[in-house]
Amino acid sequence: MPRRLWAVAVLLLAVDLHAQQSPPQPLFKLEEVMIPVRDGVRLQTVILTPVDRTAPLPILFRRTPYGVPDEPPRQMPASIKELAQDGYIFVIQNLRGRFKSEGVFKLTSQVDLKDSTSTNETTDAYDSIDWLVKHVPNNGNVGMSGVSYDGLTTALALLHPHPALKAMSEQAAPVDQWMNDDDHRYGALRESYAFEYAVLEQADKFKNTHFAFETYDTYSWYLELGPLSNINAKYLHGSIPYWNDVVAHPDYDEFWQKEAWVSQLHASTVPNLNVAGFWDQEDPWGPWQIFRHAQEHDPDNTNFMVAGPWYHGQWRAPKGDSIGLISFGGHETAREFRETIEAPFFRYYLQGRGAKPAWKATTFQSGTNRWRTYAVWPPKEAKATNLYLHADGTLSFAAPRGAPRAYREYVSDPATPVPYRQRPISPTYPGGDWRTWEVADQRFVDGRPDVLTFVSAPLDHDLTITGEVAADLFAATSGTDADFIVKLIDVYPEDAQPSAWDPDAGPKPGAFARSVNGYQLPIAMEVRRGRYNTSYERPRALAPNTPIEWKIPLRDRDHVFLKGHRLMVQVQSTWFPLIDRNPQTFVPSIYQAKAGSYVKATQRVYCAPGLASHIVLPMMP
Ligand code: PG9
Repeated sequence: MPRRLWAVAVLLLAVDLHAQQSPPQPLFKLEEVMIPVRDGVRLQTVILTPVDRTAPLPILFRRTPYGVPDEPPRQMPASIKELAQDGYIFVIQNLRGRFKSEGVFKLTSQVDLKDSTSTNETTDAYDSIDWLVKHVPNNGNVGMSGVSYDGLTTALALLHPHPALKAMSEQAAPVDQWMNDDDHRYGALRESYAFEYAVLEQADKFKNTHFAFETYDTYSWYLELGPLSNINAKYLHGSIPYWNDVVAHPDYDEFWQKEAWVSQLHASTVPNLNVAGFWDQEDPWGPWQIFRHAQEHDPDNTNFMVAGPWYHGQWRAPKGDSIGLISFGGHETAREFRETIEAPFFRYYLQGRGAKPAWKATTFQSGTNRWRTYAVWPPKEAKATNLYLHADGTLSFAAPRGAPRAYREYVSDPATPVPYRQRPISPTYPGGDWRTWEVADQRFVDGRPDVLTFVSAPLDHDLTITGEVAADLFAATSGTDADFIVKLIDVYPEDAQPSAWDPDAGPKPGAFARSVNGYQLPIAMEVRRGRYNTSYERPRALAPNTPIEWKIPLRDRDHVFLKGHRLMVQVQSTWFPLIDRNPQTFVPSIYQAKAGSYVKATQRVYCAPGLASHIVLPMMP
């Protein structure tokens, strides 16, 4: 090669190597500002402006307790890729009292609109938007969006929205931490979550703190802890304000009623895409409540609902093609949601392009694995149909006709509670199996002497349930307080999946358990605590050995039990350490119960005429 060509080749190689070695150019310019709000507190806020911006863009605003980035992303995060293609200024703000934001973080949803001197997440959002539209060049349109706590701060803006707030998408926002969502279920404390989360957010202003368990299996840690009062006595010593509030307010008193911010929402005040996961292990309920409250007055049809087969926030994952062992028939549900629902929604309201959603609700229906749209939710065709529990352990649509007081019973012992997922149980944060436990194969408890199982015959046709599911148990306890947990399960046939192994050599290690053959997939699960059966505000002791009705809502669903599958119901009285142990003796506050109050009890589930325990299924024709 002539010398000159060599020189050119070497130069080109050097340029190429340089291109490979030097990091990609930032996609956004990052600017950090301290935004002042009405009481003079300044909130740490990061503004990410696309470097290739040519015209004024809308702002997409997220408010979080978890920290803001300190440098711009060098690659487009999958979670916002589809949105970013339309061009947005992304603004992320730390809530008051978190990280460099001034003020005190209260871990609260309370908003008192009548008190004009108070500040809260609604006023902080309003003031911040006001500052942003005046100080950041923009097209006049602001959107808000976020998952979970960031969804809560989004949704709270609905109570007094700034005029520039033109659209929002609250995603998995909690609405009432005593009734459902993260911390309780109808007053039953979600012990591991409420405790570990309070530590996560309130142990240190400048970070997210993971509680240091002394045992590998947190099931053992919580059991060895003994009565719940030991959390403060032995570990926290009153240092975590939210935990102190939880144990000071066992019942649905004024404190929790004020936390239930959604009771103030009675109209669609801002176009809102509510997003929920059917297997959301934290906030599966809130989005449906926000949707329903906004539906009370939605003359312009700006309130929408999307739900899919997701764990908490999974719709922001790169693909969302499966959850645990359950795959979605080749669909990348998370990407498809962002590309075909979320991005077009914000494009219409913030960029003024495209069309408004032509549906009220969209779901990704599990079982059939397809997207469905509904003009109303729940669909009018869905007919509430009873599925009865029978004393011989079967399930059927025929009501029991046998013995007048037929029942099945088990002994529930708080000393050996049923684990809510397979042991060893990893801490809630970080990582581990917390995210996917709601789809775990329930064979790990099936057959325990303290778990009742009822199962149907294999279905001879597909059975679709779309809408609200509920359990209606007739049950008694020999104690004076009790919990009942009900699970509705889809049992896969033994040949649901072809054997992926050589018949002679057998399965490779682990492969057998990775098959879905005979899998018991939970579709809906919930707990009720007996002391709150007649009143949430004033708990009452149960009369021993007296059957009463236990109504257990199992939330909104869209699932098809396929032909050949069977329906299963499991009933148990402990679910540990997800739910704190009920002493099974009535005490004024379980959070002050002494070790001696925790006793065994015999629980009876009735399957008889007049006491016909059943599941209410919203069956589609
Ligand atoms: N589930 C979390 C949470 C939200 C709101 C209040 C308390 C906890 C979260 O993931 O942000």
